Amino acid sequence: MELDTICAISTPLGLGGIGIIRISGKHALLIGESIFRSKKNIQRIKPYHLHHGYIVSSQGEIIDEVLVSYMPSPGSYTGEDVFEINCHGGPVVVQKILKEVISKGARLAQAGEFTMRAFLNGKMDLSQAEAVCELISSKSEAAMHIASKKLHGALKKKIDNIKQGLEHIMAQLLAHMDFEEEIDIDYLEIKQKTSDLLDETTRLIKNHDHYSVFVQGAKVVLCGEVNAGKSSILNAILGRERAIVTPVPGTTRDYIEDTINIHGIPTKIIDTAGIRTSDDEIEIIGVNKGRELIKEGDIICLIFDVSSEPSQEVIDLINLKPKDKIICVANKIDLPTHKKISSLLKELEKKGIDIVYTCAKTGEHIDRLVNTIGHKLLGRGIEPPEGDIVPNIRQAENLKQAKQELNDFIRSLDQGVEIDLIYTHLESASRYLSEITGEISTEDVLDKVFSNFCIGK
Ligand SMILES: Nc1nc2c(ncn2[C@@H]2O[C@H](COP(=O)(O)OP(=O)(O)OP(=O)(O)O)[C@@H](O)[C@H]2O)c(=O)[nH]1
Ligand SMILES: [Mg+2]
Repeated sequence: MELDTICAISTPLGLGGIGIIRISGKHALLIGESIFRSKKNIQRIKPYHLHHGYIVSSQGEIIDEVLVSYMPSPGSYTGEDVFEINCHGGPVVVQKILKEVISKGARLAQAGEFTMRAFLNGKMDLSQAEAVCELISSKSEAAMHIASKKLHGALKKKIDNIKQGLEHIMAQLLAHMDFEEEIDIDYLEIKQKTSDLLDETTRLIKNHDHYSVFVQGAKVVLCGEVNAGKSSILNAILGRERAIVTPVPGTTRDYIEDTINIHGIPTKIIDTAGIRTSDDEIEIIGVNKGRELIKEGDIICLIFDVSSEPSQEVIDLINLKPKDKIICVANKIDLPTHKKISSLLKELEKKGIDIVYTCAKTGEHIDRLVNTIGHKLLGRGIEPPEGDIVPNIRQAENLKQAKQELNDFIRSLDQGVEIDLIYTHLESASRYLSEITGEISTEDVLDKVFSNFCIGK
């Protein structure tokens, strides 16, 4: 099937130093040459060279002074003929050049279409293609390392190794099924080899569970009594006046969020409206939204003003989350502690809930709160991965299915089920692994993967 020629702006829209328009496909050079006038009057554009000149409209008007390059198939990003135009980065200029390219017969690319073509042309496997998107959208250095490792093919290599191991076992089993009389199989050896592959699969799944927080980021919700100091704590964590703080209870009515980096994890801190019964329509919506956010949050910080009596409504919020997801913050420690708060804190401590004592007004112990959040997100002692392979959600899902098949195979082997009947577990495991690298892929999977991309990549 011959694909049409596609084009897109590959740099972010807006004011910038340069803008890049990329054209890929059979007619890329023809289209590029038709709108380019070389300064030196060269006849043909030389591959892998930068040429200085102008983009000229069909009416002969010079649109911009540019540098262009041509990368013929297969030595280009997409594996097709690629023509790139570097122009001045204003949005009007790049859009005008793009229009000119389209008028010459190119079609506007869809999200991820350049990378999809690179994948279809065998320039990269599916896990590398996904890594391109992960690299572009990485919000922390750790996320960048994780993506870059996969971009260089580390996951593909690992998956190929496991698959090779599986194929080896399958070959042994096939030989036995075909020539039962002559070729015996060593059940213990087969079991051992399968267990080893199972362990490798499990390790990759664990890496996903432990480390994908570096990629996806985390949500921390600040909630509690009105006037407890939630907004002051948000400001103290961020180190700037993000939220309005006043002595009036009910100051925050809508939620406010901002992202900071905690121990390498992009963490969204969300300040919510204080929990109380109210007649104010806006405040009621805010309080309900707060409750929803508590459910979504990876961690909630339940904030109390130590100087005043805690309400049952706020204490009950503890039941909305498992206790390892809760940090109790006892704020305003510069003021005398209310009796009921003392006994409440003792009770919570007994339940094993982490308690941090802070004074948001002066910023005292806010660092402890941030550290406690970091430890909770990572588990004590877990460092950001260096050089570890961290599968994304789709990849982890496939690994889990492969793991299930391997487990089923080992169990059936132990039970003495006939080889003919359990061989299919290994076939299925291998198929799930092939879907990770895209060796086997459906249009659905590809659509899902590439729709997450930005246009122009
Ligand atoms: N003494 C003392 N006052 C504090 C402390 N933290 C916050 N406050 C004060 O408590 C009042 C309420 O603070 P906010 O941060 O607005 O509290 P909030 O929980 O966001 O309040 P609402 O948005 O109304 O629910 C303000 O006057 C703050 O200056 C603290 O540690 N010590
Ligand atoms: Mg507030």
